[in-house]
Amino acid sequence: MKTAYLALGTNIEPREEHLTSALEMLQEDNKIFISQQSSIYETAPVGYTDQADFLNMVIEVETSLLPIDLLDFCQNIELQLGRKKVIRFGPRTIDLDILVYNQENRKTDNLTIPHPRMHERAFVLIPLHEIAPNLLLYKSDKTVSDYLNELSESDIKDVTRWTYKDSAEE
Ligand code: PH2
Ligand code: MG
Ligand code: MG
Repeated sequence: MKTAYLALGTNIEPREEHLTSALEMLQEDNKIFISQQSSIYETAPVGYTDQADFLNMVIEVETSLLPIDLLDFCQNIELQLGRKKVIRFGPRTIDLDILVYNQENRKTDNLTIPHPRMHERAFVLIPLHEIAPNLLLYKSDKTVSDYLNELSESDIKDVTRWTYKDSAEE
């Protein structure tokens, strides 16, 4: 079994349902075991900003799938949950990204691990820090904690713990 970290993101309603469905679909496979799960965060869109806020979270999985098969599995879930790729970085029912796989570094056309932009994204680092603060990234001597400390106040201010209560008040 290998340890991998996956990021989940959604900004099309019902957002929480999309997260729950994706987690269920991952859990149903006997080659994937969810070993840790972060809280859910509501986050302002990064990159393409003219879109709704996201819910983001990160999970740790133990898996016997190879990276490319794990990617395949994740993309299959994205399709089943109705994801349509219209705008790069744009709205999505669910986005499932492999952040880290067994501390391996690899770059192919379809998959680069560790995820090349994760170290600058508060919506990834904050939930990842909850479950793996000491994880080393990019074969460097820097941990998730170190990268999180490098982010500015403005990067982290738009990432807040999400609760049911907030959504009920809307
Ligand atoms: N995903 C993106 C682009 N921008 N912004 C937030 N807040 N959360 C995301 O998951 C996200 C994003 C591309 O995958
Ligand atoms: Mg993706
Ligand atoms: Mg993504």
